[in-house]
Amino acid sequence: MSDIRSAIDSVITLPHGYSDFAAAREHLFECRAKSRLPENSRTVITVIFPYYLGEEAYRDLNISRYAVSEDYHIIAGGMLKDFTALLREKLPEYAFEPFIDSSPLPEVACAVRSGVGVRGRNGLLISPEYGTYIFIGEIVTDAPVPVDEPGAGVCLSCGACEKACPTGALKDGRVDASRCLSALNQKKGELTQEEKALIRESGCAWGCDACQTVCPMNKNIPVTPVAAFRETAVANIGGELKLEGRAYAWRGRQPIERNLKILDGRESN
Ligand code: B12
Repeated sequence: MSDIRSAIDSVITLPHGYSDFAAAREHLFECRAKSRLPENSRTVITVIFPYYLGEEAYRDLNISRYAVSEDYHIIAGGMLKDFTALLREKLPEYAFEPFIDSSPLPEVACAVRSGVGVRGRNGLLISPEYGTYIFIGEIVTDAPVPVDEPGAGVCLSCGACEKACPTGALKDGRVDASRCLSALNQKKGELTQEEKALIRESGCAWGCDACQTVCPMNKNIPVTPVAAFRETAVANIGGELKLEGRAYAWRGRQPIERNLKILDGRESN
């Protein structure tokens, strides 16, 4: 079993950890990707993809930090697929399936159980090395692999994220998804005056970083080792709006264009 683990470790070049699929089984989300889970899944390999670009890169930012680089479903999803292809080649007797975001697994909970971090009061995974600016992906396998101890690192429980949240969506380490600004600015259609004011005040046309920029665990973290995140960064999306390959594309043109208008005052009422 530890031979299998060493073989996997030699393929996955980013921080990762192992947890038991059985523990996650009764907490799976109903989604299309669920049908891809290997029969007799035994192990969840959680991989983290740090995306922090350094404060200088965010100077003229008008979208959330997670959306600055090319869409992580493409960059991190592509890396996960590459790891999976190598694993299938190296260990052909086992099944391996990659998932990211649109995954049947509650990813933060699985990541905590895989020992790669803890859940902060902002609801996000905090890696001891990379803070909260990380994406989470996983490869599920029927291979038996020794699992890791849950949790690594710490949330100081300082409450800075709760205080900084512009909509009061955070309480006791839980996110009220119906109030989170990141959910609000994805909404299609007309917004209320109050909703428009929240977007205007945030200065952010897509997503929200209020609960992360104040987090002490995000101080002095290293810039991402993933070159593709660094090389594709566009922090201010003024001018002609290009959607292709960007995290704000999946909801179509309307919400992001509306939000940009709200920010630059073209839609004031
Ligand atoms: C829907 C969603 C959102 C929604 C709702 C968020 C929410 N927390 O409810 C909205 C649009 C608001 C959102 C916002 C953001 N999101 Co989001 N989101 C998701 C998504 C797709 C599902 C999360 C979800 O619905 N969880 C349901 C809740 C209730 O899960 P839970 O709290 O863990 O509780 C469950 C488990 O604990 C489980 N459980 C209970 N007991 C046990 C025991 C075991 C053993 C296990 C395994 C499970 C388990 O049961 C509970 C109920 O289902 C995930 C990807 C994924 N597949 O997980 C990304 C994800 C959480 N989001 C991510 C990101 C980056 C963001 C933003 C930072 C983007 C931004 N900058 O705007 C914000 C952050 C907001 C915040 N503070 O959380 C990242 C988080 C990375 C990290 N560092 O943690 C994820 C993991 C995507 C990814 N692949 O990287 N998101």
